[in-house]
Amino acid sequence: MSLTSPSTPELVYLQGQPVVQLRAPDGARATVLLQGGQVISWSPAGGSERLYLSERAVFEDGKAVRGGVPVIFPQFEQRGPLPRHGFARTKRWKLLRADTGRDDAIAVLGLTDDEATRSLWPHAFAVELTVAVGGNRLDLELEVEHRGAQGAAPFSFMAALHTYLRVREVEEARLKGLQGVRYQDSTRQGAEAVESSGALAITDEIDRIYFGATRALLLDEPHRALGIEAQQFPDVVVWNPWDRKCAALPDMPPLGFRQMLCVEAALIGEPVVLQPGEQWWGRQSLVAG
Ligand code: TA6
Repeated sequence: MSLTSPSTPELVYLQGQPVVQLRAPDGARATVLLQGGQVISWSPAGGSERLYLSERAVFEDGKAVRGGVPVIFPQFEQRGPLPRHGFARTKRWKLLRADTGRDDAIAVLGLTDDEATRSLWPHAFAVELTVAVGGNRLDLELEVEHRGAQGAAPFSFMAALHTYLRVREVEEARLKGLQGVRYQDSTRQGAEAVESSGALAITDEIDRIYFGATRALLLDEPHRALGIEAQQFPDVVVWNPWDRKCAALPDMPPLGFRQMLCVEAALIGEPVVLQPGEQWWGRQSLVAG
């Protein structure tokens, strides 16, 4: 990636789009795109890139970026009347704060309702994403606040951190921690099943929503591992498009599916309802091993 011309101490431009570059004193790094409020790169201290970003990703206002951690809000997929996966991933967020501390570097990005969001979803809201990077961790916290006046209608939402993890070769990886969890299989018209494997191998297209997956997960590769923890995101989505669907995605290289696996912290099965003034938060943490 080539970065050019800083316009403020925190913001630089990547393919014409403003990004925040976080660097902790120990060398851990993350890059966050204001478009979508999307983390697009993370390397732990002394380690290599852990997120997948498609080399064909399109960096344009209003377009979802293929890779990193898209923020899905307030709707998952087409489970409602809004655009697919909601509107947060296609909006330009604001940088609210960026700090470097002793142990980490933090950025807080925010998105609030505007005319365009209200025309789709008639609610006053504030969403904040806090990105903290340091040591072997990346912590992502999503907060949602109902900003309506007293007496305004409550709103209900779904959300996800649609994390694209980078793997050396997806068939070598094993995802551990989902055994016994009920899932819906989107590749089989939403058929339900219970996960029987303690070490899930990805050898074909996978698109599953696991409900109530409360254990920490481990993505094991022959040469490294990654812990994936979530708080207040009860569901987990596991997605890999495999060859045929990947070839149909214009913003993915044909073999890109081999280097990625989405393991998403999600809130889908039981949407949260907020009254005016109420807040919700959820967190996904990635821990490099
Ligand atoms: O989260 C899984 C999923 O909904 C899959 O069905 C898959 O198509 C993927 O997200 C990507 O969706 P997108 O709209 O970004 O192409």
